[in-house]
Amino acid sequence: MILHNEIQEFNHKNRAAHEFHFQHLAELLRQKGIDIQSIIDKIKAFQIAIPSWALGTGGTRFGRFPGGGEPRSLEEKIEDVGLLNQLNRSSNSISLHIPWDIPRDPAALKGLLQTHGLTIDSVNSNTFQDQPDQPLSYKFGSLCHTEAAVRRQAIDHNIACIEHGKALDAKVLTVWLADGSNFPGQQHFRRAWQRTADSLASIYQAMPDDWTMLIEYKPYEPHFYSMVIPDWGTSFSFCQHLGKNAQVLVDLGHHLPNTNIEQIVARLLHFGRLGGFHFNGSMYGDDDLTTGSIKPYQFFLIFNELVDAMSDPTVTNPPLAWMIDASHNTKDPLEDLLQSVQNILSTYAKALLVDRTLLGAYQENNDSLAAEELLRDIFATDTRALVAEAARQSGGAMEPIAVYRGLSIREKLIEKRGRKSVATGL
Ligand code: PSV
Ligand code: MN
Repeated sequence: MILHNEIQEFNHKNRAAHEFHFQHLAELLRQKGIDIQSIIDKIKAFQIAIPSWALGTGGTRFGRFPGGGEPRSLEEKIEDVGLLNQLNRSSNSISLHIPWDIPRDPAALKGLLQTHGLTIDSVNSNTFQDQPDQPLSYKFGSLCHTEAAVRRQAIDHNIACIEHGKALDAKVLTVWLADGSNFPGQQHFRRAWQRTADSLASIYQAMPDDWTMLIEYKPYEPHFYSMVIPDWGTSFSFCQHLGKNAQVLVDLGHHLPNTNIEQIVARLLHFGRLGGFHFNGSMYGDDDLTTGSIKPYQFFLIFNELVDAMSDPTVTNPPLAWMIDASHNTKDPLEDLLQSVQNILSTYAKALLVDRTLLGAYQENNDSLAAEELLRDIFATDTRALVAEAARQSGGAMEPIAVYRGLSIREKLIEKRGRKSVATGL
């Protein structure tokens, strides 16, 4: 763990430069009548779960190039997330992927989580890979499978995930299915939907009343002709079939190029069915790049819809589960996660600055130019000083990556865990 003093020393060194940027921005915002501290408080409250499967270097089907010092156990993954949270004060929970990270000793893990000020946010099931001890194969699907015994095995796995989650006080089960087909005619679409719906219902019934099931969609991969849940409409149809505790999860990388994701987000919020987010960046498809690295304007427009709904009392959508879902092929995973969180927070901060009354008036008057310019003006506003100030006020680092590098954390992790340690995950 990093010493609190070490972070404060870095903050102290950068304080003058920070004040210069912050006071400039503060004055600009004051002139617009914006209450800066209320914005900072919202940034401070925004917490993004870190995936247990993304603390090591990811790879592609062609290769993997680990950078060393990767966590060798769930305990070390918790330590890594604790470290991230110490730096940015915005990553206080973990999403667990089962069976990559099975909690063997829940009582001890709960103690460790508490020491680091962390919680378990969600448990994610995995019926997209066959495990060595698994009797039946998911080669031709899991919850949609033609054979009842395979469906039962997949249902039981999801119920086991719920049990693991209960032991660690989680309240969310995330289901992503790789089920689909590669060739026309291979799968009967309607029967596949119905079998999936029935399987999901069995899992839903086993879930405690205060839990949420998040249903994730993805248009292609691993199957290239059809996926059983390719789009938000299909996720939505399953949620409607199941009940109020089932919600759609939007993974930013799970859309075909040029999809209007912000409109999908707005629709789901309007229906009260947006349950969670998997943040990442995407150029072509499910690239799992750093959040905000490829299409920052679209990312801002998505946050604009989120904040619009969050600040509208007529919207009844429950609070969302915010998570990162990324893979790091070339960057240090911890640096990439810190960078993603910074991008998420600075984009959220921008969306908080939008004058919604004015934008609403432009929209009602059909003044397309003024509405667009209002958004572009905010998008061009550099909000990084607000994020730095939020971190400073919370006891975190104003520049988390600089502190991480300055304290040679990766080198220390390599020293402790070895150059060849490989984390479970993607
Ligand atoms: C699938 O591509 C996905 O987005 C799902 O969320 C999985 O659980 C995750 O990636 C890890 O493979
Ligand atoms: Mn995902």
